[in-house]
Amino acid sequence: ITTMETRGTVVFPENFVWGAATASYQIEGAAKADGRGPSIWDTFSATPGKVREGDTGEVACDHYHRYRDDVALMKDLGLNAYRFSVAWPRIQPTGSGAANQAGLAFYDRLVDTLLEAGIAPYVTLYHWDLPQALEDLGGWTSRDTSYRFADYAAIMYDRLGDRVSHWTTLNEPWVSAFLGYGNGVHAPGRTSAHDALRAAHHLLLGHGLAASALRSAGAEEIMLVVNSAPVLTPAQVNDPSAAVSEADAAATQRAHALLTRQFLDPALLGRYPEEVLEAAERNGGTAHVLDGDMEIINAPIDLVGINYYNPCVVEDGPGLPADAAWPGSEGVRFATVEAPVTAMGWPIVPSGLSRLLVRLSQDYPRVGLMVTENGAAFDDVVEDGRVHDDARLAYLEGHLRAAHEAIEAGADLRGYLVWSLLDNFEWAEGYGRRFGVVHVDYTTQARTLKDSALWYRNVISRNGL
Ligand code: GBH
Repeated sequence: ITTMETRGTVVFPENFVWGAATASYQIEGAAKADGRGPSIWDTFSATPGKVREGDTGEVACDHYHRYRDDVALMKDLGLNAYRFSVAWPRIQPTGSGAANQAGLAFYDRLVDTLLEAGIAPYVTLYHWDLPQALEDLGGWTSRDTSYRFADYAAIMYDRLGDRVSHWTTLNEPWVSAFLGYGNGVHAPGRTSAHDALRAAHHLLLGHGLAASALRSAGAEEIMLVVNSAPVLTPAQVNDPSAAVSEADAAATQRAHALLTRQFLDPALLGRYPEEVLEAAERNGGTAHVLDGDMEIINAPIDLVGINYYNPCVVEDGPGLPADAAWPGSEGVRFATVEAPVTAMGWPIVPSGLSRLLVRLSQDYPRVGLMVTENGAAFDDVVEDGRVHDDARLAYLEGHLRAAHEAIEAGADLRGYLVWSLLDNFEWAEGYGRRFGVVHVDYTTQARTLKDSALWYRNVISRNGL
């Protein structure tokens, strides 16, 4: 793919799924309601210096109490699908044992309200809010956590399986492992390459165990969601056919193995890439990988969800040590690029999405793909009841055109979910970064549809642009 369509009509395949995504800790608030236990994000955000402005998810968008209004907004936008996550500590306040009925009842009501509105629920079981009690026992560095996760998955299926067809085990295990245990920018804030690699393995093991539990209970569709990106050299960002030296190609290959193949090769092919095994050898070994684990992790799944925001840009960096979030990245330089950026400072490169989708559909031909997150933060303001977020609208339009190009090039892309429905708690960045197509006033909890939401409604109704 060398050219990007920039205008003209594009129509998506019949039955293409259009929706929006959120995550429990980022929107629910009600952190102590109805028996919810503390999660690692409650602990982390209460620790001075970890989250910008000391923000926490204590109140967030108060979605726990306002879910009916929020579903009405989704219906107004014409969404076919809503991807949300379940807060594990609402279901098992200490991460194991009997289910908390009040916690289950909330997701029960939410699912029923969605179904009444004609919106398909896409349930994610883990979007980073691990029960703190499990972290106290080692968190994802402990093998037991994988088994606790599978128990919890079975509880959720048991309660919602009669109405929910679309199940996701994990959201972005790379982030959980390498930002949570590697560079410590996310909860639980630990900083050890060995712990991060062990966490990555136990997340995968939990995924495999949960996928099998869901499958044997009768789940219709099972998905693993990864944060992925094409790995490009700086020159390739603006010129896909730019020449790449052998040393730069080696750097891109290594970063691709650490970011994407580290999770998708085990889950879909039943093995780790060489680069990951090398990373483990250099960081305390592979004793945590037991006989039989790879078969468990390789449990059949139906879809891979891709969260794409920007490309990963690297070049050869002779002699450089590994980045704390990237064990095994010795000799790789993470580069900056010439491109406009969002409020997160992330470069805007829509063509990266088509490259990524085409490559993944070639590398993993037996599984369908879905864009489960794509979106951008900008400094939005409400003026006379409107939010003129032209930059977000352009970002979304560019990425939808890129997604369509990928379909034309043969990628088996089933749907697109915008991140996010609502402005929300943006993890270490707190409330200062707004990703929603719906604006949230955190003083009044007023919701205002941004121009991008009005535009997206139109895209959905036309199944294209
Ligand atoms: C997603 O994470 C989350 O699923 C969602 O909850 C979140 O709100 C949303 O995106 C917006 O952030 O090159 O080492 O600096 C996105 C995670 C963030 C992962 C940027 C890769 C760069 C890693 N991505 N990150 S590094």
